[in-house]
Amino acid sequence: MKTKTIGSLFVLFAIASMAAAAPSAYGDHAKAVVENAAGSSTPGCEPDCFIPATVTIDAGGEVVFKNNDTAAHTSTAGTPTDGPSGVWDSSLVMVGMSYSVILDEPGEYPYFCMVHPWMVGTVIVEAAGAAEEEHDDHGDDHGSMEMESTPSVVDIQIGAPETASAGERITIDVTILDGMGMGTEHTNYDVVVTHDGETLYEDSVHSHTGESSHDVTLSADASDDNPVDVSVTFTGFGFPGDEMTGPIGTTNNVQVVPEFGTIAALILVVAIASIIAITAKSRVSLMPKL
Ligand SMILES: [Cu+2]
Repeated sequence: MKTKTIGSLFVLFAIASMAAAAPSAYGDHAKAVVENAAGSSTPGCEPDCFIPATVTIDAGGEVVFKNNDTAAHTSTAGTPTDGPSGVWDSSLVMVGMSYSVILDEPGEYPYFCMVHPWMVGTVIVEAAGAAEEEHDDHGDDHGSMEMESTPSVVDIQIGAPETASAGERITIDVTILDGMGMGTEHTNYDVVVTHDGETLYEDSVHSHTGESSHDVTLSADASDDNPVDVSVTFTGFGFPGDEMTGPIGTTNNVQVVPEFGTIAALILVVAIASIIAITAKSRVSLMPKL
């Protein structure tokens, strides 16, 4: 995560310098600078421990947190009561250093200092509006920014039933998480289910939550020799028709190998045990009559 953040910072600087070269494309709120109030490591600076405590940027704009105080601070998205939201976290910013973040999604983002929880602030990200159209002409810039907010690793989780026999409808659950185990958004992937050399099910999914369920009816029993293969391939983050980002091509597979032999054997054992029990009982009850 650290290295990714550092990587993103380079992207940020690259974008920042482009923004400086073509300020008109980014409007007035491309960048905001927030400083830590002097002496904010002891309470009493409220409500202006971050100066200014509220800043507004356009979507895709940058907030730079400068630490000109005499103590280390963090800028961590979230609130002291609910904890970090995960949108950004500077970790400790040493005296004289700064941290910057680019925010693409419009909204209101509260943040705080993890070390000094009385230090709170807000970043407001406004939809870029007219500036957005101009900015979209710069296809390359747009791409870099998308990458900045896109997970570079995906964890594909596939849930499938333990048993599967002919005619049964099985449900396959797919969940795509990012490298931190968090849910993903605007997630695209292909789901393919094959059994007995036959493709039973094929779907290209666009999921807003990175989750989906698929019902598949089997034409034959699944067995050790004849497992149901479920393959999920990540095809990128983005809206259909957009340029896709992320670790495209990441694949995960599971086989539904119902331990059919074992289960059948167990059922048989139980059945035999019951027959013996019933027989024994009936003999006991029949005995006196005879
Ligand atoms: Cu602090």
